[in-house]
Amino acid sequence: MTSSELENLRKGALEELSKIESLSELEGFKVKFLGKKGVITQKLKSLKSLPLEEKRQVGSFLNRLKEELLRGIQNKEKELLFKEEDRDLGIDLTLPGRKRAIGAIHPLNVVINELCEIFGRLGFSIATGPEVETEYYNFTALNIPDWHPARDMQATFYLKNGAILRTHTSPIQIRTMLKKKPPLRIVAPGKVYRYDADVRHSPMFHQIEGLMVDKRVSFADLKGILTYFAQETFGEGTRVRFRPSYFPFTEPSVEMDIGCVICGGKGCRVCSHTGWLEILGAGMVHPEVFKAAGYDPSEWQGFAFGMGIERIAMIKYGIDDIRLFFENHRNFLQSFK
Ligand code: 2NM
Repeated sequence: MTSSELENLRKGALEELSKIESLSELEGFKVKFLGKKGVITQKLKSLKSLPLEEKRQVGSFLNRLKEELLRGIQNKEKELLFKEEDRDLGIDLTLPGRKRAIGAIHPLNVVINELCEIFGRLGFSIATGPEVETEYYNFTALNIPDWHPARDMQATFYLKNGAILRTHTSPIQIRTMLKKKPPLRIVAPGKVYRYDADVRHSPMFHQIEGLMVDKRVSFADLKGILTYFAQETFGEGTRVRFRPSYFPFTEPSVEMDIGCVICGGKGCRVCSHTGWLEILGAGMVHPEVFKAAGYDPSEWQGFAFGMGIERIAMIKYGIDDIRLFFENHRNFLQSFK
C-alpha cells in the first residue's frame, strides 16, 4: 500500500464517521473498519507478507488510524446518546432561545428621576421617610390643627393603631429638619395616600416636595428656582405664572401655572380654555412650621413646594387617564423606554 492509498483510506473513514447520525449506523461503521473482518483488521493481518521496512511504516500508520477511529467512535457515541436523550425529553437544542422581554422604568419613576436630577443640579439632595406616619408629623407639625378639614376621615387613611398613611410627603421635611441643622436643600419624592378614587384620583399617588432653608431665602429665590425647574422639565420656552393661594404650612402661598403645552396658550379642553395648566403649590415656610422643626424662625428663612408626579407625567407625555399608571399594561409601560 502506498502512503497516498493509506491517506485516502483515513480520509474516507473519517468522512464516513462524520456523516453518521444514529447509533445503529455507528455500530455498522465500527464493524466495517474495526470488526474481525473489518478493513483495518484485514490490512493489519496482511502486514505479515510485506517487507520489513514497509511492514513497520504501514503497521504504525494503521495502528494510529485504529486509535483515531476508536476515539472518533467514542465521541460520536456520546454525541448521539445526548441527542437521543434530548429527543426523548422533547428538547430540540437547535431551536433558538426564548426571547425574554426586558423591563422598562415606570413612567412615574422616569419623572421622579428627572426631577431629582434637575433639583440635584441646584444643590438639592434627596430625602425619604416612612409611609405610615403619625398625625403629629403629617399634620400638627405642619400647622394643620386637629380641627382642620384636611384631617377629615374622608381624606386620610387612619390605621387601627392610631397611625395614618401620609397624605403628602411634607412629614419627610419635618423629620429631616429635626435631624439636620440648617442650611438645607432637599427634595422628598414618594407615595402618598388619600381616601378618594375616581377617574381623576387614585387612593395612592406620588408627590415630590422640596424645601430650601438658609439665612436669607426670599420669594425671588422661590420664583427663580421653580421657573428654572419648569423650563428644564417642559422645555426652554415654557412660560410660568404665579397666583396667590393658601396652605397652612406656608405664608405667603402661591400656585404656579405653565403655559398650556397642548394649545400653546390659545385655550383648549385640557387647560379648560384658560391657556394655563396648574402644576404646583409653593410658599415661604410658615414660622410655626420652623418652630415645630426646631429651627428659629427669626434666624432662618425658607421656601417649600409640592407637586403631584402623576399630573406632571400626564402633562409631559400627553396621558389622559391616571389609571394607566397603575394598570401595568405591557405596551403602556414599554412605550417609555
Ligand atoms: C406644597 C405647597 C406648599 C410644603 C411645605 C413643607 C414644609 F414641610 F417644609 F413646611 N413641605 N412641603 C409645601 C408647601 C407643599 O404642596 C402643594
